[in-house]
Amino acid sequence: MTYIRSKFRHPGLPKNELGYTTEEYEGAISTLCAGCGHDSISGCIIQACYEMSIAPHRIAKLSGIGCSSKTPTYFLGHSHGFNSVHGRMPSVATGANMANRDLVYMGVSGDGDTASIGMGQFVHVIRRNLNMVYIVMNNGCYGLTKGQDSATADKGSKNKAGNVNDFESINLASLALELGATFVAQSFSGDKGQLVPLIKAAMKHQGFAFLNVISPCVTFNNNVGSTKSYDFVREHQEATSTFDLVPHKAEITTKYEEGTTKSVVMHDGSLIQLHKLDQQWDPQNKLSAMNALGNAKNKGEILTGLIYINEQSKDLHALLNTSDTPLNKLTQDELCPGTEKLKDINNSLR
Ligand SMILES: Cc1ncc(C[n+]2csc(CCOP(=O)(O)OP(=O)(O)O)c2C)c(N)n1
Ligand code: SF4
Repeated sequence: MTYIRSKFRHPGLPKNELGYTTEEYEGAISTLCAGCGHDSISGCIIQACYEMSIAPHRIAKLSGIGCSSKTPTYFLGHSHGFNSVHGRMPSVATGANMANRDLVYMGVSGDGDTASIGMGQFVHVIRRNLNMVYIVMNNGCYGLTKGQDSATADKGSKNKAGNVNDFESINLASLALELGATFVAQSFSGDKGQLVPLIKAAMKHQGFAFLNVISPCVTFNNNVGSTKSYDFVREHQEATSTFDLVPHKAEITTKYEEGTTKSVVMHDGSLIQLHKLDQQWDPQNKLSAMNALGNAKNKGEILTGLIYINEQSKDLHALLNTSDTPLNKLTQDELCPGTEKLKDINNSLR
């Protein structure tokens, strides 16, 4: 929705540790349809980055093609950005990350962009455990090209034209788990209270952090019979747990009943504190996460929250043993060790 945004900001707006208000994390005015779930997700990204006091120039946003992939224009206007080709965001993210490991990589995609044309790239970026946040704004249709069913549209779901989808849907969270994703979460664009901490935790995760966010397309897939409409998701959402991300330096003051919380220590010492709704929920148990996703699908429910996390895995830089100094900061001499050294390397490979 295009609208006029006032330049006036209240002088008393709260500031984060860097002295920035949320304005420093906003982008251009959105041109998406009024009520599109994607705009709510953009708002959550802005809020998460503001709350984490990340300097905008330390973030790189990357996307493919689609209404969802347009959203990086509408958040983090002072960050780096690259709007790539349809389904090709993961390879651009991989190249950028390999060249400069110092940035936070925020990838945004759609269910069409990821689950069809970009499927090949998606599965390989997971296998490689690239250190990035990968958000799918999942509306079950190709919004930008006028609402065709996507590969995540549920079997039996009805589109706006009244056609019923006969094909099995691809469950992106289950697929990501199966392929070895080290952080898998699901949420709903209309649940800011859950989505903001999930985005914060995803940014803290050292490795591939996948967030599948159901994000209704109000123009083409918000009708009765659609399983990605606002009404359906509100009625069928089942949360695994609620949680906070406690920064490394913050004092942990809150106390919870024995057995109702679980803490996961992130690589920088921050804590994810889970307040479990289901006492049995353990986000570090991959098998039970897979079962829970399968059970939810059978019951026609959408399981939300932090579904799985593995803080012990090695990301792509660790696997490849790359230098701690980002490649783009190395000098010519460091990058090219000379003929003699090259001979040694070649000899070692014979
Ligand atoms: C190579 C190529 N093929 C097809 C298209 C047409 N196209 C543009 S966006 C899109 C799908 C978008 O759907 P999704 O990723 O779910 O995003 P949404 O618009 O629903 O947010 C398609 C097929 C294209 N731009 N490029
Ligand atoms: S067509 Fe759908 S996905 Fe695209 S902006 Fe409009 S509501 Fe959002």
